[in-house]
This record gives sequence, structure tokens and C-alpha cells, in this order.
Amino acid sequence: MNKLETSKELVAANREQRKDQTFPQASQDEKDKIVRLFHPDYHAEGYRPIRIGPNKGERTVHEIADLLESKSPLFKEELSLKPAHSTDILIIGGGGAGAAAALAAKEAGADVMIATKLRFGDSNTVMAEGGMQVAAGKDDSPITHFKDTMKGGHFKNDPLLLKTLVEEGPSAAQWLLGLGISFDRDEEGNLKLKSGGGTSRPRLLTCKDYTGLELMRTLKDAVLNEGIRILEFSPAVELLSDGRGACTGAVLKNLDAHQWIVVQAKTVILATGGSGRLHIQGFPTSNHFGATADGLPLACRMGASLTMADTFQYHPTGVAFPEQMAGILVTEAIRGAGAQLVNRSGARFVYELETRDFVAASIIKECAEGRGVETPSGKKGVWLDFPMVNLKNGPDYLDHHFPNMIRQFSRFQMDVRKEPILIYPTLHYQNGGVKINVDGESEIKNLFVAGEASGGIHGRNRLMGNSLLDIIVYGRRAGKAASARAKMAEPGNLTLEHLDRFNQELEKASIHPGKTSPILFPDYVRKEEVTKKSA
Ligand code: MEZ
Repeated sequence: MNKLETSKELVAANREQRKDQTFPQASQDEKDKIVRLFHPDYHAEGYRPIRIGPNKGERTVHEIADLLESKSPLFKEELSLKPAHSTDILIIGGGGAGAAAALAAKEAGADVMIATKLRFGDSNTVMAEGGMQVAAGKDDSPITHFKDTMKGGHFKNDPLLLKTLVEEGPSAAQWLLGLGISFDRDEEGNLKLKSGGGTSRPRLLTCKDYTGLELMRTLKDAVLNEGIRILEFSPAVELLSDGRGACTGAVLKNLDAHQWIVVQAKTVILATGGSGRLHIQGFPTSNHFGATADGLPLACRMGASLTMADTFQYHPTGVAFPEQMAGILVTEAIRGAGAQLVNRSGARFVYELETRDFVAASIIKECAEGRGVETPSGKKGVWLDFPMVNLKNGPDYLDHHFPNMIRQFSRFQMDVRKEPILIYPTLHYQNGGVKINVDGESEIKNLFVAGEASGGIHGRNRLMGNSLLDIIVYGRRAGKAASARAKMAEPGNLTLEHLDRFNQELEKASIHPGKTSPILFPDYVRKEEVTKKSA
């Protein structure tokens, strides 16, 4: 028997004994200490100062700093800025935030166009499994939701952005129900609320473990029914300005024809999502293929600042084995339902519903100190004891509530009803992003930002389920505000003048980047293949 199998047997052997065991929550001091020592946000060597732009002097990870200091792929002298399309609002990004913004803008009477890098709906939204937080329980309130989220974010959240998020939670859920989302309900037909890490009340509205997928289906149907124009396979590569600091459109790249497409817009909403596919500090990711932080260099080259660009979320439970699934999300809801985290000897080492940064740091610590389990290729992980869920809740619980998990692992002949799964933290979410106000507007006039590309709402550590709420609340707010602005505005001049200032800054700082940004796709070319071909 190999090491994995031997350890799995230990986990099975003491499962019954662990069933009613309570594990103490850590003190704040202990949490802070472990997070500082083991969370990747505190690995000094992963970071460097940004040398130019609105965040000059601040630290971020190498991967983001490199993007911010890369050149635009466009040369102003070579490009005619004659628009191929003209619209009131250009929404860049076809995930949940972009779709919610499009619906709100359309409802407010604007002419809307969505441009998306891949297909409409390809986004991190569909990857969110475990739920959307809304203070809808009898003993819950937006104030309690606010307090939990502030605590989870280490009190670094922008209070006004957060207040608006939690207050508008119930109406956001109502809006989605009106569009036809099928949230889970109890036997009496009431909405069912589940628990997540760091929440003092059950507050998650769920669609089994397919919540983001069902949410995106609902939004997508509504957008298609409204007849909103969508350009697929057309990512933005540069924003356009009127020469006086306001945003007036964007240049897209048609990935099929390899041509630039110029879009003139009275307002632009960036909803380009997160950065997991940058594989920050070498971590695997739970993110979709297009998550390459495109919005950040675009906004910064225009002069918009970022906030908290140094903090990222590593979801505690990404798959560690089988390695073909490395990094794929195992929903936190499984821990909410009673699954325990145990080390190589089958011993628990952390209370499973602490906030994500602490749970992730505790797993990294357990492995670093030799109590993890080694995969055949030498990777490390700890067990997430799935069968405990049925032991605690009844023999069919996993089938009813976690069909996605059962299906994903069954493709590798693994039955989560019978065996634990080896997990390790996976790069999941960009906590910071472009600074916005409560209407979703950045520091650049007529440039709005919604969803994961924006920053400030979640502080330095997002709670589970708050991003699905964020994309609805702030997607809609940005859509409404951009529409109101567009009503008062005339189409602006189309220039790339902001690139002159940006290029001068690069020059002055003696930065001569070999690369351009946004990068649009992760670089998965195997280095040895390149070497072979060029030999
Ligand atoms: O909000 C999330 O990140 C989420 C719902 C993830 C999960 O564990 O399912």
C-alpha cells in the first residue's frame, strides 16, 4: 500500500470517533501569527514595489507589477481610431458583473454593448460553487452581515462600499428570483440558508453546489432575451480617452480575424474579473482560463489607482490529488456541512469554519511542518474528510447537496461518499483591484468598474459568497450610474493620449519592458517543447 492509501485508512479508522468532537476556535493573536508566518500574502520574496503609475511605490506581487509596467500592444501612429461601433455603454467582460450591469443599464434606457474575451458567460462566476451571502434569516440583519465581513476583511474594507453591499443584499436576491434563479428551498418552500466560514449566521443562498453556474444561466438568459449586442472573442487591449482625462471607449482585439476593433462609448464598465491564471507565487488556481487581470493594466494606464493590490485569496481547499485536477475548487460549503480537515495521521488541526486566510495558512503550516500527505509526485496536501458529511447528516446528504463534487471526482473513479480528498490551497480571488466609489466609478471620469476587477469591498480577505453578491449589487449600480451619465454626455473624442504619458513614465524610470499587457491568456507553453523545436 502506498503512503496515500495508508494515511487514508487512518482517516477512515478514527472517523466515528471524530464525529462529535468540537475543535476550539483560535485566538485572534494566534490567527494573526499563523497568517503572518504561512499565508502567501506575507512572503516578502513574492513582492516588489510598483515603479510607475498611480500606485508608484506601493508593493504588489511580481506578476501584477510586471503587467502594470508592460507596454500597450498599440502604437498610436499605426492605428486609425475610426470607430466600428458606437454605443452609450461598452461593458468589457461577459461574466456575472458584466451581465448584471448590462441588464441594469438596458432597463435604465441605455444602448449597451458587451465585449468579452471568450464566450459570453465564460468567467469566474460560473466557477463559484457554494453560495451567495444575503442577510435573509430571521435572526440575521445587514448589520450582522456587515460586522462579519469587516472582521473577515481585517477591518480594511471600505465601510461605505460594504454598507451598500449588505444593505442591498435582500433586494439583489429578490431581483434574481424575479429573473428565475432556482435557489434551494426547504420542505415548506422557504429559501434555505447554509453556513460558510467566518459567518455568525447561516446566510448562504445556494443552488446545490452549482450556485454560480445557475446564477450565470439566469443572467445570460435575461441578457439574450433583451437582445443586448455581444461581441465574443473580442477582449479589450486598450481604453480610449478624450484627451482631457475622461474615458470614451476601447480598442478590442478580434481573436478570429486578428484585427483591432475600435468602439466609441459614452461610458465604459470594466468587468474583466480576476487574476488566478497569473498563478501568483506558483500556486495552482480555481479560476477560469481567461482570468489574467486584464482590467488592471488598462485602468492604470489611464491613471486610475488600485487599492489593496497586494492581497489575494488562496482558497483553502483546492484539489491536490489527482493531479489532473490540481487547483480545482472544492467548495467551502462542504465544510459548512460538517466535512473535517485532517492531517496525515487523521488528526484535526484547525476549526474548519474559520476565515479562509487562516484556514489556508494552517494547511500550509501543517504541510510545511511535515504532517501533510505526499502525492506520488511529491506534492503535499491534507485530507478533506467528505464521508463525514453523510455520517453527520444522513446517507444521502452528499447526493442531494453536492452532485457537482460527486460528478467531478467520479471522472477519476473516486467516490467522495466513501473516501476523503487530498487538498491544498489554490489561488482563488483578487481581494484588491481598481478603486471605485459607491456608484462603481473609478477615479477616471466615465470609467466604471464592477466585480472582481474592483477593490475595497472585501478588505484583505473576502468571505465566501460575498463575491456573488458583489457582482450583482455593484454590477447593477455601475449599470445604472453609467446609464445616467451617458444620458448627459455626447460621444467624446477618441485618442490614445494617455499612452504618451505612460510611455514617458516608463522611459523616465528606465523601464524597457519586453512584453505587452494585457496578456489575455496564460502562458502554458512547455519550455522544453520550445527548446526542442528551436534546436
Ligand atoms: O465565494 C466563493 O468563493 C465561493 C462560493 C466558493 C466556494 O467555496 O464554493
